[in-house]
Amino acid sequence: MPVTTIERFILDQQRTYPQATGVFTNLLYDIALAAKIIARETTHAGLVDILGKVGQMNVQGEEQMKLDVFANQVMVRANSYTGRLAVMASEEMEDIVCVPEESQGPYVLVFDPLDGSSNIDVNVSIGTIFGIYRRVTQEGPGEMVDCLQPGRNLLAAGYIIYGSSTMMVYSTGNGVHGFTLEPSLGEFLLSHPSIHVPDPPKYYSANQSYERYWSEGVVRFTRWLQGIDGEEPCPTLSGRYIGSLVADFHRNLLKGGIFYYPADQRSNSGKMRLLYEAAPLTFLAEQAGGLGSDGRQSILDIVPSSLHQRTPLFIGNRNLVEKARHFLEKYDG
Ligand code: AHM
Ligand code: MG
Repeated sequence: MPVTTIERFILDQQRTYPQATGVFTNLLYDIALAAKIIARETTHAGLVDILGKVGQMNVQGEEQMKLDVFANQVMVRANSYTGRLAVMASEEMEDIVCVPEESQGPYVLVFDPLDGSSNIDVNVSIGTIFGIYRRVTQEGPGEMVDCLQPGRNLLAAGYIIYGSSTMMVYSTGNGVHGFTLEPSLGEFLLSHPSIHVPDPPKYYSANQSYERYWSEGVVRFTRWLQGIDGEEPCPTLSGRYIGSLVADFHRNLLKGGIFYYPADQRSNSGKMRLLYEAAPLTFLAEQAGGLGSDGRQSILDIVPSSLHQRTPLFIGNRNLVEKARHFLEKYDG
């Protein structure tokens, strides 16, 4: 089988759109490059203390900074002066990230630069999540309204997982494709073409220590997933929860399953961020034959009213997400 680099793959996809200008293609390259820089740094994470003791500095001669701050800086710098973006929004930054006037372009990039960063210290997989929209304002610097778009408007979305290997998984609305970084070549190579969530599913992923805060619908749904109570047919899934969204989502995408972080008594809106986490991953889930829901409606139909808005999230195999909706409607009203 011939080896396909991510560059070749993106270019081949671009050729299927005769009207494409190449700007979008280059934006995906920029993200892939930022991913490689972040991957290089995450693989050194465990060495920071040791190297710090011998006075190790990073390449700019600055002291080592926290990895999530570093990842954010890499994403912002890699995308600020390219002429491809109107504006950005990052989970790490309170306000929109303006792009200099002379570098304005037609697209909008939203991202979580390093999700699950509390897992870095214990060498657990973490990830970057991104989504790309077309700007809605006609001219001038991009604005808040360009960022506050529903997931339905996404042109592309993806994530990079920094795990036992680094992978970039993305979709431009034409299936979901996964690429694995070959570190000695510095190239992402096509390793998982046309990913489709397998059926029957294997896993359910939720932080069950919060069960005491959950609604009856969520508890009953969980019992159904476990095969111990409720309606037939029960799927009898195995539990897997890493506590790192990209890693949990990635495993369920490849093995089949559902991840959920519901609303609970502590927070009526759950924990996940609509713009940087729930919407891009739901775009991918749908492209792979699955679904993402807040328990009532598709995540992609929610119009964000603020940048850092949170949402309950049920995401994974279609029948499991639909069943979650059913249990919530039946028991929670
Ligand atoms: P973060 O954006 O602050 O890194 O938090 C998001 C993370 C997700 O990766 C993960 O799914 C979730 O928080 C875990 O939360 P909890 O510890 O409450 O189960
Ligand atoms: Mg996050």
